[in-house]
Amino acid sequence: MASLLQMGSPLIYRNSLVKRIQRPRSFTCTIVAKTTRADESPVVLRRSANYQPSLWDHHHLLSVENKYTKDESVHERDLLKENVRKMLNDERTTHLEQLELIDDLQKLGVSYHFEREIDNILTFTYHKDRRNFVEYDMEYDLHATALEFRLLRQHGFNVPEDVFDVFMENCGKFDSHDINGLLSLYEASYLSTKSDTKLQKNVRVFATQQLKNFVDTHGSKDLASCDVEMVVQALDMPYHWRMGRLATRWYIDMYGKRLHKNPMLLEFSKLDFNIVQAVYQEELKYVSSWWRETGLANQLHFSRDRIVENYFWTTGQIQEPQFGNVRRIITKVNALLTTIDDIYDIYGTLEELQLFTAAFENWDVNRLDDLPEYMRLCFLVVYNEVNNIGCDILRNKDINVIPFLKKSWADVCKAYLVEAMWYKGGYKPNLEEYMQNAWISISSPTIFVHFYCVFSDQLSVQVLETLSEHQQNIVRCSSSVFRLANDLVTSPDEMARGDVLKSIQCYMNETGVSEEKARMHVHKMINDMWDEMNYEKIENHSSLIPQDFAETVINLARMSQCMYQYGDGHGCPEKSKVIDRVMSVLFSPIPLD
Ligand code: 0FV
Ligand code: MN
Ligand code: MN
Ligand code: MN
Ligand code: MN
Repeated sequence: MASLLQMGSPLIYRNSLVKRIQRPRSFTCTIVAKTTRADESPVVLRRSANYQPSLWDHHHLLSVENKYTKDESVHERDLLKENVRKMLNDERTTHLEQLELIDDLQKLGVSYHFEREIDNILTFTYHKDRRNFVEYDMEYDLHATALEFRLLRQHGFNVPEDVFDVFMENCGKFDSHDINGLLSLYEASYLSTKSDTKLQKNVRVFATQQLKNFVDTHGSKDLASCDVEMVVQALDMPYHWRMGRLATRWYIDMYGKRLHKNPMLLEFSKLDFNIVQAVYQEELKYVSSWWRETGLANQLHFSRDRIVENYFWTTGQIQEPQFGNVRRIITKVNALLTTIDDIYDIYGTLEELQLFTAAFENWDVNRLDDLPEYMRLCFLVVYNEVNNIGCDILRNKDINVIPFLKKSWADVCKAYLVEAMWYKGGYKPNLEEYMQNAWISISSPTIFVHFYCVFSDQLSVQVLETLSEHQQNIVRCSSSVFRLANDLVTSPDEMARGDVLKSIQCYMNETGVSEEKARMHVHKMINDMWDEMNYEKIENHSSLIPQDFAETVINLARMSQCMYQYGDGHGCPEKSKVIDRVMSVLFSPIPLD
């Protein structure tokens, strides 16, 4: 997508919702001499990471008006929705047409309206195929086979990887003009699990190479072609790894350019996107006001003031409009984690950090004054938010989750402290030792405990306990992807300012390889984590984790790859593509015809 900022046209930008960057960010570490109180000596040297102020203006945000909040839009959307439902139920469509429609609905971001219908079709497909696989003659059509494979696995059905054997055996005389088939094969290969032996190693490598060859031969002379655009987009990031709303925003444009399209479906998707965006805007106004009222950004000048980015993360984790309550609460959790992470990584002395960690472990508001002054407000805001969440859940779901919530804060603080101690003591962990702590210090396990409590209608104490004891493999894998994606982009600044060795540096230190090799190793680890996450979703039927929650866990891995794809979108959004991404998901409506 062209840069929205370069296009210069969104009204919101002209109204300077995005503030001008006020200070150049030319160095990464400042030592600031400061004492907390006049009577306190000696002088403590404080650091700063020179994080830029928020790019987003709170008052402009509050003044954003959106016509898609009106009842008429929703009414019009709902009429179109029933027409689309008829298409899904139309018995005259072929099996392949049905699968393609489901794929379009997912990519256009509207499949959440038809979950039951889609589930019925795929369940039927799965059982029919298992009875008689050749019935559809699909094994001779690469696109159809790969699409069916991907859709079934996306929905948790375990189709064997062997369905591609017939193609791979013949790949020497492969029809390299079948770009649609290759593209489907490439996307399907990302649904691989750790028990597959061919998908990642053979199929993905083959499909990727073929697609690269295609771009090399057609890319320059034929830039306008939809095929080239689709292949470039897929190579940039496979569909299975993409953040939902951004994939949708891109696909709506792409679908619009297609020769064979359904204008009604296109209209419906655009309208729905804009309606969902309007819902997001109201939630953002709420969390932005909450954040100002906490006073934390004002008080802790060294920490990242990132309420819009913190909210944006949640739209990647759970996109459906009806989950506003989850997004509001998780945004608060994100904002508090970001602030506390900066206290540990930048500002606090080791002694203070030990007191701070103890405060979270003791969870005793009566001992607030034991803390250094600058930590008290932050602790109290967390304490109050956790009690608020716990109170709502006790009222609505009749279970006291506060012990689990508070433990998750103590655990993340302990993991932050381990890193601070390693750094300050000059200790260099090996990669495995680092990762055991780092998948917790990235803070997503804390997010997931809160997420599960707020999101799930029926809370299981067993799930809460396994989450709380860090025994859920899918959480470990998603958090590891988040950690590794973060390290790939934030570690240069972190090393420059002084921090524990991150994954890349641990591996370099341990094996003596170059940074380039270490980065390749980290990319390989991300791939393997994905295979394990897919396994949990597709093959581990004894998992206690409900499928819909599992999907939101995987979504955080997707979102982290979105935030860190082109730089540190969370800490330094001004230097990444994240401003454009936030604009297109949260602020720029799609023009309707
Ligand atoms: C990442 O930044 C960050 F902000 C985290 C882990 C807290 C908030 C999480 C969400 C908004 C989802 P940074 O690179 O400073 O993290 P580390 O762990 O490397 O200090
Ligand atoms: Mn940090
Ligand atoms: Mn940290
Ligand atoms: Mn825990
Ligand atoms: Mn980092």
